[in-house]
Amino acid sequence: MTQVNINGKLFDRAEAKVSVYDHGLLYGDGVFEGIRIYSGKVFRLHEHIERLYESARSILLEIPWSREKMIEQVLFTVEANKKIDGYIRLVVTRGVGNLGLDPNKCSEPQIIIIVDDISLYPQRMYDEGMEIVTSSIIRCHPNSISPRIKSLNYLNNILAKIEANRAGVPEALMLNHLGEVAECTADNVFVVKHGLLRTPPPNAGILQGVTRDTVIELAETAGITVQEIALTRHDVYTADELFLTGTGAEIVPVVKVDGRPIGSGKPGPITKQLRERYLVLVRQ
Ligand code: PXG
Repeated sequence: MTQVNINGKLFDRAEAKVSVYDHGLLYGDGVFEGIRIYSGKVFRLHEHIERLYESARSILLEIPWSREKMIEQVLFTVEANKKIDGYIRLVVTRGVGNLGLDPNKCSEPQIIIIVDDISLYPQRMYDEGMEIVTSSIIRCHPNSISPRIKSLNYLNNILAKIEANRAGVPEALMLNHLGEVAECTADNVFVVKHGLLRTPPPNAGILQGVTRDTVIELAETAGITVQEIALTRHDVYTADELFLTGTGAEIVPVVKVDGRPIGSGKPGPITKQLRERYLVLVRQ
């Protein structure tokens, strides 16, 4: 039975409940993280915790636990669930308030740690590559809710995901307010061109993915030059290779965008090499 940690106490999945007055539910007022467990070890836990606390700080949400206590509680919950390979969803909400926006009316932030299985893309997509489309939904303006905040308000991404679903593809490419390539609904984007690896910079309307940062490190170790640079759809359409990165997706090749084959139309050599290196790293 799945054990869910709420504010430091474990509950059976069926008993793990929050108030309908929680502003996480009423307003999407909160932050979250999605983290993988590989072979019993939590992957890049410190990086995820750091991003969680930065997201919280940006929305003036003071997490009542220290980072050390948060890490302790995450590990405790993984242990309680005896998970060897799985997924951790860490959620911090503004807490229980009244039926008004004012966060000052909220009692205490609620901290939820769920450890469960992760739903993955089918193996076929890793072998053959996936198809995506460009969404008409742009990423939030950085001076609106910054895309760098992993907030509970994911409607922007969900609307783009609906467009992907309607187009019969698993993901949608989202542009920023300048029309530049930002990211997909839950994954960052990389292109390979003439042997160079390019990805949009953190201020291009993206979430700075932990997987993204890991892939940049792996590429640099492999002697591949990485450029964080603004990309347009033209750069995507004319790329030699294209792939997405994310906690769930890991590294997934993309072979068609808006009906255009990318490169050879098959997963490319640099994508494959980085994926192999990534799989070795996570299993270490
Ligand atoms: N962009 C966005 C908007 C994301 O939500 C990423 C990029 C990739 O970041 P990481 O740190 O994972 O490399 C994300 C991550 C889910 C789920 O259940 C979503 C994410 C991660 C894990 C699970 O939908 N999004």
